[in-house]
Amino acid sequence: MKLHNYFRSSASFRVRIALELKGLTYEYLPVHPVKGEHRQEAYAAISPSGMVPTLETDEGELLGQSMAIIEYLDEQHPQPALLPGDAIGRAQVRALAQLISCDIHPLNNLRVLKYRCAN
Ligand SMILES: N[C@@H](CCC(=O)N[C@@H](CS)C(=O)NCC(=O)O)C(=O)O
Repeated sequence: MKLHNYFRSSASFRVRIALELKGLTYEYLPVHPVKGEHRQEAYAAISPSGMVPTLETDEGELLGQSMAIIEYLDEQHPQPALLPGDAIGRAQVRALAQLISCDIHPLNNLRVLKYRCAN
C-alpha cells in the first residue's frame, strides 16, 4: 500500500494512526499542500479533489476521504478492531469522529484559510 499524504494534515494523521494501530506497512509518499503540490498535474491524476490523503492499494485502487479509507482498512484487516463490539459504542465512536472530520476540520482547511485571508 502507498499513502499519499502530508505530515501536518490531520486527515492524513487519522489514516496513519489506523495503519499503525493495525500494524500495516505502507509506503509514505509526501504531498506538500503548502507548496501547492496537491494542485499539480501528477497528484490530480491520483486525487481529482486535490486533497490528501489518498490510499493506493496493492491492487492499484485509489481511495480518498480519510474516514472511508479507515473503514476500508478496518474491513480488510479486522484485527485489532477500530470500533467497539456493541452498536451504541460504534455510534459513539462514529459521532466523535464525524464531529472532527465533518464539523471542525472543514473550517480550518488550507483552501478555507486562503479564502478567508483573500477576502
Ligand atoms: N474530508 C477529507 C478532508 C481532506 C482534507 O481536507 N485534506 C486537507 C489536508 S488536512 C487538504 O488536502 N487540504 C488542501 C486544501 O485545502 O487545499 C478527508 O477526511 O480526507
